[in-house]
Amino acid sequence: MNALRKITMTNKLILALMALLLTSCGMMPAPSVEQPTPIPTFTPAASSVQDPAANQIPALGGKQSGDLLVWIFSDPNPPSRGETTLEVLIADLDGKPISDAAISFDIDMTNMSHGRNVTTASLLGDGRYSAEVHFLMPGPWRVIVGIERAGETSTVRFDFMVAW
Ligand SMILES: [Cu+2]
Repeated sequence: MNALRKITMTNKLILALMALLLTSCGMMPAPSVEQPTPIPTFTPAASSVQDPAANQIPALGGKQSGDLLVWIFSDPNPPSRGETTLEVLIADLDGKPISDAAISFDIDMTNMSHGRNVTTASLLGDGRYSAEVHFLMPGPWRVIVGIERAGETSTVRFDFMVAW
């Protein structure tokens, strides 16, 4: 009885997955290059809601990754060659800041590689993490933000230009 129920459930799951695969394959070709998206907007509900517009510096980009929202900021802004502070703000979908994650920045140029360059960010508080990075050259760069939380790892990529 129990085993039978399990099988039925598995079948249903497989059918659902197949339907999902068929729809996504047929209708949405995966974009080859991920572009920064506009900052997601929050519904002003909870008192702890973060307002990205309240930041002193405009965000380089904002993206949703699973059940997390990720913004990235730079100082100077726009980022320029040399020492730059990168800062991310991580929040859940209700806008509550996530401060229990381990964050890293993996930077490289997109038109050439300067090798692996990964920096661990430190927590500033209230879902904010920052690290100093060094942009060797002006031009197109990307940062892959590594987010480790509750045993799960996800990455979010942002592309941007570094000025002289
Ligand atoms: Cu270069």
